[in-house]
Amino acid sequence: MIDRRAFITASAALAGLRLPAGFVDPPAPYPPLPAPRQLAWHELEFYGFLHFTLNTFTNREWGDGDESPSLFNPTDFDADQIVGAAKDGGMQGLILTCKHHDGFCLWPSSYTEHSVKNSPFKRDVVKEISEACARADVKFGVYLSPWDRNREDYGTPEYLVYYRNQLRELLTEYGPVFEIFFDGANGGDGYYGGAYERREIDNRTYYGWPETWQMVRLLQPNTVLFSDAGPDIRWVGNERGVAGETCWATQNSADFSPGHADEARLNRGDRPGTNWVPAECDVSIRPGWFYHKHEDNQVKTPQQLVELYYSSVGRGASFLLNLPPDRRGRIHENDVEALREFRRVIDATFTTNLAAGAQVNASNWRGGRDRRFAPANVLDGRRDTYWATDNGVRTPTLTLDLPNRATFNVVRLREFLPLGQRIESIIVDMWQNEAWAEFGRATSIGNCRLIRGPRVTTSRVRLRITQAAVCPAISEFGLFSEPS
Ligand code: FUL
Ligand code: CA
Repeated sequence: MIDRRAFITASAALAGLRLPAGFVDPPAPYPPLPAPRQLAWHELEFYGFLHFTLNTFTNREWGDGDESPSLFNPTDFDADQIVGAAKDGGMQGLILTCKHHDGFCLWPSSYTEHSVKNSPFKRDVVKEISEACARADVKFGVYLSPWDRNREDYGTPEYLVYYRNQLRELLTEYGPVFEIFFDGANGGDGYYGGAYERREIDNRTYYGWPETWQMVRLLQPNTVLFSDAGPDIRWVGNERGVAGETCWATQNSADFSPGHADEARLNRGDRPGTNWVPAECDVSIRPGWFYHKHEDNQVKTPQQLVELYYSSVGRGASFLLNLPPDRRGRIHENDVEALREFRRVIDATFTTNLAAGAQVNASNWRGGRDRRFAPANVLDGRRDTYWATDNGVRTPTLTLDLPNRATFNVVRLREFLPLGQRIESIIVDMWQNEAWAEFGRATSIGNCRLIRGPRVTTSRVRLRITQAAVCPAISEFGLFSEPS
């Protein structure tokens, strides 16, 4: 076998070129690796859900499928107000329940009469929301419930033709779709075109998911697909917005199928895993997913939302927060306010990296002095630059000598994801009373790890990687302070 580095050096010498001193290959990737569509999704971190349908008008969470479309009649629908509330809260995308379990469609599908076209409202809600998203530069996503309590043919192969036809409408008529949320719920009984019976399906085989996923790939290759089994992102195993304290971005996908979930394993992920399938934490800003007037005073507080941010984004997952439009067709004032204040706290925390300007020293720096792997890359605010060590060095140390003493209570770490999830545990220390003292520790890092501790003041901070499968590649090590 040819030594690649020697070969490159030799051919460069023959060509009369001089390579920069310390030229060295990047670390070998540690599979499984994220696809480009997943990398783009990782950067979103926080986005919203909109649960809106006939349930909003019947005051229910699950409709039976026999509700009359005439009940759907928002009095003051305003897509820009809805999207604006999400955007003000810092959301990067919005996923709309285009069809929930009751089968009612928020767009005038040509495959059913059970839609907005037979409501007094008449307008195409999917179109209005997707266009408002485009205006606000918020990504648009789709929830299309596989379980359909309205359809007579639910449970037969014909229904799958219907389901895919609907998905095709949504993927071809409403612009780019960043995510499709394939829900796993099936409660059995329903209207089913008048049958009023219980219908059991085998959720491992009935829906023919590989074929549906393939169709989406052809129509919109950048859409990420969510379910209990991925293939792109997985359910986190609860609806409380809490990822595992250890939460791997990898999963052994063959063990799962949509609607067939091992909640503890989904919460934590599998390591080593066969597939890159990071977790998404879906949770509602209110007790229910749909708007109920009696929950107007049960909106989560800004502080509760901040906690959810730390237990989702802070553990390498994403935060999918539901905002239910009310009967006017707007986001209620209480929700808007809580979300705005949440955003203020997050911005106040993360706008200033208190490690900026620090001198960064590492116990090992790949290739000696190859700047592409320099320790200072952890401080440049970019995800595409990183510090990496030599192949044999898995437990290096990195020290920040701060220009001034800084007071912080949050540490943020990110791995360089194109090379896979490499690190298994770390400890962060601070310099106090002429010695190192532990600030906090963590296991999985992945896209983002937030370590929150007591507020401390120090002039030096140290990161010790205590376990890694291969040499680490870290794109960020930052220090932040929550407003008091
Ligand atoms: C669940 C559904 O049954 C709820 O109504 C809601 O849509 C939630 C996000 O997923 O499975
Ligand atoms: Ca960087």
